[in-house]
Amino acid sequence: MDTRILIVDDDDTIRYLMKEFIETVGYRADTAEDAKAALAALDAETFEVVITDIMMPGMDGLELTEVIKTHHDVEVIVMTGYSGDYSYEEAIDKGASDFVFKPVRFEELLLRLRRVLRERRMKKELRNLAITDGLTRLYNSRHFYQQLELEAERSNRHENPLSLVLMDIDYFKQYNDRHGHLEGDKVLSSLGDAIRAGLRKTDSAYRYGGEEFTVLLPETIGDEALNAAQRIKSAIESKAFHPENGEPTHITVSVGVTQYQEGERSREFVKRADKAMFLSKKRGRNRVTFLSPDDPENEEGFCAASSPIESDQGIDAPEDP
Ligand code: GH3
Ligand code: MG
Ligand code: MG
Repeated sequence: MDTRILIVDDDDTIRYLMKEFIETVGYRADTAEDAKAALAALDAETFEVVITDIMMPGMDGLELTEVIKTHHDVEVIVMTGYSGDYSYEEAIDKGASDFVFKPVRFEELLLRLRRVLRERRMKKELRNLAITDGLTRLYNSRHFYQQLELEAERSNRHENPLSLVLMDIDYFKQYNDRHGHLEGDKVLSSLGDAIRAGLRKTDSAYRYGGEEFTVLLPETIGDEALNAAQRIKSAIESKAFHPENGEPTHITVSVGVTQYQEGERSREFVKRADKAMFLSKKRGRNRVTFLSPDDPENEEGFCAASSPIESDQGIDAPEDP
């Protein structure tokens, strides 16, 4: 994919020369003549780096940097011709990643741009590592709780539906006992693939506990989530595993599905999905159960004893061996 750079300067010649230079070194460059146009471009499209002048009519480059850093995930390099007026510290303080003086020496700018891009990629990789479960490559439970809060908030604000799927592998202890922990790990890893394959772009899947998974489905009503859950359940069921020293085996999951109720605490939301999953276990496993808040089965005091949210909010998936 193209690395996209946005150049913001009120001087037509500088905009033109910089765009040409940035494009000759292999990046894709767009230009904006002021802060307003820059913010419109950032709203409309995705850029990795903004290179902005400081002295501009209207909003200046430092203010623009501050606005950009609060609303967009993009790096900023500021440039100024009046070296005495603004300091490096001021620019960094507003969130800029680097600073160059005008007249800009293109070779210097290129070095700085490459370093900013390298650091950005490293930051992203580190962030991904911190929120990913090593075994299944799904998101980990820490990220689940963060996203859950975000999505619940978003659902309340925009009155969009939000659904949750929670699944637990059936008789997984037996599988481990029979085939060994390592074979069990292979099942977990492969389940991660099966779940991921069944998701839409806006859904996100998590390893919630040892052998428990969740899927958050924004803008999705309960019925649609139920369909998605059925699809994932069937995909898992139809997969054959070939443990060493054993016959080909199939794995099943018990699944709970529920829809978020406006204003409810996210904890209640998860608890209901967990209850639904527990009902699937109780009714014979390898099935999907939908539970709404007014369902008689959702009475107070009923809860799966093993519910991780009851025992420990901060559980984390085990580390990558
Ligand atoms: P149920 O149908 O009631 O869910 O039965 P179960 O055996 O799956 O449930 P139980 O909660 O008794 O056991 C969960 C098992 O999951 C026990 C544990 O060894 C296994 N497990 C949890 N995390 C991991 C893991 O990271 N790797 C492997 N291989 N097994 C794990
Ligand atoms: Mg379990
Ligand atoms: Mg289980």
